[in-house]
Amino acid sequence: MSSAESEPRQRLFFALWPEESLRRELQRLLTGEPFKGAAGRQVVPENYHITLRYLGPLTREQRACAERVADTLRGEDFQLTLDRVGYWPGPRVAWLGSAQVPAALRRLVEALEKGLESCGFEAERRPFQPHLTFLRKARPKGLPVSVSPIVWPVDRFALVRSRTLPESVRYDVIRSWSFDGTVK
Ligand code: 3AM
Repeated sequence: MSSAESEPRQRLFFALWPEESLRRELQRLLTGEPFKGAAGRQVVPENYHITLRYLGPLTREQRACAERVADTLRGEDFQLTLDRVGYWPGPRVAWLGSAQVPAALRRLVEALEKGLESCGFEAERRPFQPHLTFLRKARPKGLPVSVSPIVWPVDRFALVRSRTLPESVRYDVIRSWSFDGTVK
């Protein structure tokens, strides 16, 4: 086995990661009255996030290349209004999303995608749909269609590591970048 094959890989993704106060606001909403009738396994609030781009299990070199892409990205701050609830029957997840996806968010994801291409990552074929998964093994019955909007002021994005533990999944922010190029 070559050293690249034996090297432990990290499962990584780029995401929007909420600040503590927003996380609490999301928790209040998602565990509150409108969701009392919803069936499924609740995502723990510490894991709330919006995936920008799933990267997969990466070697050290692949991770370094993805970080270099993030280093070069520039963009504008924007507000993401979370105001609708969706359900995907395939993965059986319920999510909180946006009726209107900000252009700055689309540009960010497109720029990431383009940069990652240069690292040799396979292109993401699924269209980007920002969503915050809050129920897994969910059923659509009992979910509200819309909610009182929560406004997320976005001024950075993060590289997150996902680890599977015996009973749960754990996400840790490794690095984050603001849109003017400073690393937070
Ligand atoms: O953003 P959410 O929570 O919906 O389902 C995984 C999770 O999605 C997804 O990446 C996010 C962070 O783990 N994910 C896991 N494996 C994936 C894969 N092979 C994947 N997305 C695309 N392809």
